[in-house]
Amino acid sequence: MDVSNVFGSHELMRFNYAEALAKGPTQEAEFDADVLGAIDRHGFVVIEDALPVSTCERLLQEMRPYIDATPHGLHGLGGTRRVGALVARSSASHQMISHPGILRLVDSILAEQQLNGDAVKIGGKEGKGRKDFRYPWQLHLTQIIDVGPGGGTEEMPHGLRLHRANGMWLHDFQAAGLDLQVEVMWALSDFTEANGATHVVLGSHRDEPRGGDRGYRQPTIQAIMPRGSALVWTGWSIHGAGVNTTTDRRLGMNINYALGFLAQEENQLLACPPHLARKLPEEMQRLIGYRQPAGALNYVAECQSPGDSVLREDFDVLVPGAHGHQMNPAMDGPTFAPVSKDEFDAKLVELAEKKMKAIESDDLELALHYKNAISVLKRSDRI
Ligand SMILES: O=C(O)CCC(=O)C(=O)O
Repeated sequence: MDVSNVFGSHELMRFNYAEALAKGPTQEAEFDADVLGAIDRHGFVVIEDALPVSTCERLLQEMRPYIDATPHGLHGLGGTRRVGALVARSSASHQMISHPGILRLVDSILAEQQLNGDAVKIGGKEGKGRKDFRYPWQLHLTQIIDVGPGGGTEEMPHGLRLHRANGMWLHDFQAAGLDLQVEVMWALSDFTEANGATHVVLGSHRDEPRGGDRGYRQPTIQAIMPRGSALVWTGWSIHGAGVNTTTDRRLGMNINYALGFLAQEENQLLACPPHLARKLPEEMQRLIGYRQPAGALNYVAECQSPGDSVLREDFDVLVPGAHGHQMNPAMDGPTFAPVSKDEFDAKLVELAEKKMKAIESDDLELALHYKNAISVLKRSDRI
């Protein structure tokens, strides 16, 4: 056991993903059960060899210009550089964000609420073991955390003490019996005691009430791990960055996932706007939130899904009828659609003139807007 504290005797357990993968599907299933069991008991788990070191290197290469252009301490988190929008900026990050072993773990914790004491509760029923009783979840934050040398004390390492991530939403969720988010810290450089490996309070996810403060007075241990590893914990687990006493940087990447009906910490739809999201694989589009997680949630304009609106090349929210769906002459009176070909043609001419004027006055954004409007009108089959 690594530590004995007010929450019992605990251990930071470690499992090797590459070895499990090499041994085939049975071993993978065992791996899934092991990591889930470890996080359930101790609040944290380390997955070693989760990805090859070359993927970490590629990611850092892609992100280097953004990291180098960001001052330490922006946002008041002194001593660290925080750099986000990874989905849009780094294709290598997609391998971490959609890592199959981690997504399965997140699914068990968030969709199925499998950790002890939690349950999916929908429509007055508890979902333990019920088919299709699942909560939606999505990507919540992508952030490189570059811990620079110095810049903190043991009590206040980087302007951010030990904390629980679930405190970010206004509501007190302590009594909800619910896991709200799963955090993953990817080691992009080796995490060592000296360079500020994350401090963890093992067992703190089980405090009573869950947001209780006993955990902040308990001993911490540091999650030492080689690069290519991932430290995983739940939003109830107390943790915080360490102080870097070396002359090198400690490079980590936080990738968090949270329930799909809670606001995202890093707004993924703004960090990866539609014109960039259109080029992503569908799985990634859905993971970052271009979808309807449940019922009517997240619809756009005329009750369309993001896929049937902003992700379409020719969609422009300011164009009437941008949804591109056919009118029903029996029900949709002439007020709602051009009634004649002449009217339709006149509209096209008007838009073309406006586009030309915008080009002449060098307003290329406005010109693009009219270009899109014209293409939507041409495509629409409404007369
Ligand atoms: O960088 C770390 O080790 C943890 C940082 C962290 O938890 C945070 O800043 O939210």
